[in-house]
Amino acid sequence: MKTQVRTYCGLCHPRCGLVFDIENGKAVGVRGDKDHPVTKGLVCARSRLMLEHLYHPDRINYPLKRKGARGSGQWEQISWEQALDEAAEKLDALRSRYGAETLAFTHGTSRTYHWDERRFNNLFGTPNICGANNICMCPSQAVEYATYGGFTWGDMRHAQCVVIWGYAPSKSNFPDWAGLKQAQKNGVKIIVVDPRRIPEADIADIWLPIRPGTDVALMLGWLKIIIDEGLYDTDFVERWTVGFADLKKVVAAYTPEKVAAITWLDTEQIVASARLYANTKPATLTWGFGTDKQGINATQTARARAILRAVTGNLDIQGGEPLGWVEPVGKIISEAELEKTEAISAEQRAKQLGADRYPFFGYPGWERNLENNRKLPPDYMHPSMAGISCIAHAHSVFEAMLSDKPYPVRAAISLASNPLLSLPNPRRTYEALKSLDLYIVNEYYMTPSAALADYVFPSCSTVETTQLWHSADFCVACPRGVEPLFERRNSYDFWRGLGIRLGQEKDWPWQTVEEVWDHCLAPVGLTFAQLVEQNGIFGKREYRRYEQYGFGTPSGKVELRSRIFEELGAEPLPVYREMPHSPTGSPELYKQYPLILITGSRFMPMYHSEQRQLPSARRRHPDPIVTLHPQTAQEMEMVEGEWIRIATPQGSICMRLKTSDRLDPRMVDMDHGWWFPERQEALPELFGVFEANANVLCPDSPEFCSPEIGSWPHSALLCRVEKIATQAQQ
Ligand SMILES: Nc1nc2c(c(=O)[nH]1)N[C@H]1C(S)=C(S)[C@@H](COP(=O)(O)OP(=O)(O)OC[C@H]3O[C@@H](n4cnc5c(=O)[nH]c(N)nc54)[C@H](O)[C@@H]3O)O[C@H]1N2
Ligand SMILES: Nc1nc2c(c(=O)[nH]1)N[C@H]1C(S)=C(S)[C@@H](COP(=O)(O)OP(=O)(O)OC[C@H]3O[C@@H](n4cnc5c(=O)[nH]c(N)nc54)[C@H](O)[C@@H]3O)O[C@H]1N2
Ligand code: SF4
Ligand SMILES: [Mo]
Repeated sequence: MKTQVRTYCGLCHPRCGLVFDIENGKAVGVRGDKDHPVTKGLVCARSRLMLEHLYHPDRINYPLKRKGARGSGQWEQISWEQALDEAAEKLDALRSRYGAETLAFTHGTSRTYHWDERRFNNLFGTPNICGANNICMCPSQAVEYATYGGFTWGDMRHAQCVVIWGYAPSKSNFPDWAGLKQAQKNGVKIIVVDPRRIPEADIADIWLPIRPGTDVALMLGWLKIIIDEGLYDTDFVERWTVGFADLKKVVAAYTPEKVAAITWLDTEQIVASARLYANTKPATLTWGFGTDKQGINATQTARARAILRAVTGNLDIQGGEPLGWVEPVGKIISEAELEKTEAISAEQRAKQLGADRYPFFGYPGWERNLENNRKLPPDYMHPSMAGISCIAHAHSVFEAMLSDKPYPVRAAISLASNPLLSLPNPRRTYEALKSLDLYIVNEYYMTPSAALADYVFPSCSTVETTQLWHSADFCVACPRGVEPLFERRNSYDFWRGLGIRLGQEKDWPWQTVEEVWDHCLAPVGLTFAQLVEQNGIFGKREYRRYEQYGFGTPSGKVELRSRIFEELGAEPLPVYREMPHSPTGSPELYKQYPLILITGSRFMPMYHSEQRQLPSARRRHPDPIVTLHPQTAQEMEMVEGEWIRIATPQGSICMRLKTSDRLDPRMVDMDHGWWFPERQEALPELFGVFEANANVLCPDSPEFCSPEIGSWPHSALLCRVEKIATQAQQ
């Protein structure tokens, strides 16, 4: 007999509602949950992979301990008790010898709870959590806190104008893509800023095919037009901002002609798009990873975007850029409160690697943001100041593993993160991880990173555990679909298990993660089970709350000129910098590497380095793909389907060629996250991790990173393409 169970997906960020058909205790069918209060039955193609993933024969089902040399692919199955005991004992010994900062943690992106990992690391005493947060969304969050004291995700549902800037939700965020298509049907104006003619550009009123890495120049150009033509919200600017006169000065040089020369756009497009954005109210200008992944310009692009939202009067209005949490969602105990940020001492904070070079994204910047934020009522703003924008710089962490400078980093834990695939310079990451005394990985599958570990712990899938999921406007319960299979456990059990063996007993009072959810919901008088029954909590949003509270910044106003940036030695007003490797930044190098490379444009059904072992996913996207314009391919005598080599000054890899007139002939676009689970695990093969890994081509040394946050580039690099056959003949 079949029964139905409500559960949730979690194979990417949104946590869409699912329904399982269960037969003899096994999930045999999966579909969208029509009764889910947010996603209402809509799911993307990836969700259909859930059962294949849940029952996959390659899943890690028991704790594994390394036998033989590191990376030799030989493992012994041991019990959770033994694995936790041994891991904790070794961590304790390393802490005694070198100090807690000797442990690094590499984080992933919204697959697990995150607060539990930060709670453990704070209690352990290490400030060295590192990973993609330097480049993914968190820089925007930190910058927006410094600029207007909160982070905003645009209200596309009520906007009259939507600017999709470096964002491709058709491949990366299924609910937003559905929302954008609906907006277009409703007659909403759409502007797309993207070097590629993505499906969003096909439904746009204006598409700006920008040269990668130059977005901040376009934003400064928009600001100049908006200021010169008086299209800004004069009342808001006068009453609620500081630094307008300075802003006016810095944008003065960015005439449409100058911006056109920098960006490859034409002046009419630049002027028309600035006017359309400023004249159509309300408007929302999206966050996009295309602007976060451009290295030296990433931080100032986020600043300029925040400033555009503010001066056009779109902050905290319906259909614009809402700020703050709503009642009663803001009362629920949040991630930030579960993290125990106060547990780590000032002395340990001061040891955070990379924070000397990038203080804004380390404790100094985070503490300043927090201090200003605390001026606002807690239900409104406190819950969002989690530690995600306070991390060590991965470059410094891996260098410390290799050099013992400024101190030895001898241990690392990776959970829901595959650093060899996600971070730049994977050969250095490999050498660094290989050199450790202790490397612990918590995973679904044996990945290239996990293959280098001493202990691998088996993780349960989202559908085997529960989650409390909230945005600023709602909170929903994510219920378990099936009991955990084999000995898979959720991340909470892992961290708690380690924590209680390392003197943290009193700080992990809840035996299960469901008890934590009950604790979080207590202020709104609910338990997790009741929230499941009630089908979510939804708040009612009020707007322009700054009129009552001000903004959570040093001046209480929107800081067009940022005092926090200034205090930390960063440019307080947005600036444009030419990429160090670019047609005009390095003309000599450009002769050898005459194409502009962007990497990691999202594609379905894969999510970063995942799904490569799922037959249905590989049938749909069997090989790593590099895309060239047909004209460029023809000039190089390359044909669709052949394997070609792509090289930057950093390294070279091979991928299969696809041609498309949706990108500029001067550009190259490539997949990221590629490794080959079907290949040998044992070294030297390591699942072919260096062969088609886009990050072999990406640098992370300081000259390529944004000086404010240390954001490294995954886009806007110089490269060349070569025929593999020609090379072999040489
Ligand atoms: N299918 C799939 N979906 C995902 C993910 C995944 O791996 N796979 N990952 C998730 C994660 S963690 C994230 S952060 C989001 C990211 O989601 P998106 O923000 O949509 O990120 P991307 O697809 O990397 O880049 C968006 C667009 O930026 C453009 N771009 C590249 N360089 C530049 C530039 O210099 N300027 C401008 N204006 N545009 C540029 C690319 O052409 C691309 O169309 O996706 C999430 N969703
Ligand atoms: N070249 C290039 N590199 C990029 C990007 C790009 O656009 N171009 N994008 C960057 C961005 S935005 C991001 S966010 C990062 C993402 O970087 P990561 O978050 O490190 O992503 P993955 O490489 O997919 O590694 C995630 C691992 O976690 C495992 N996993 C998934 N769910 C769970 C779980 O519930 N529990 C446990 N224990 N493990 C789980 C998966 O099997 C996988 O091996 O990559 C970045 N790297
Ligand atoms: S993979 Fe698809 S269904 Fe699953 S959470 Fe992401 S968007 Fe939703
Ligand atoms: Mo990301």
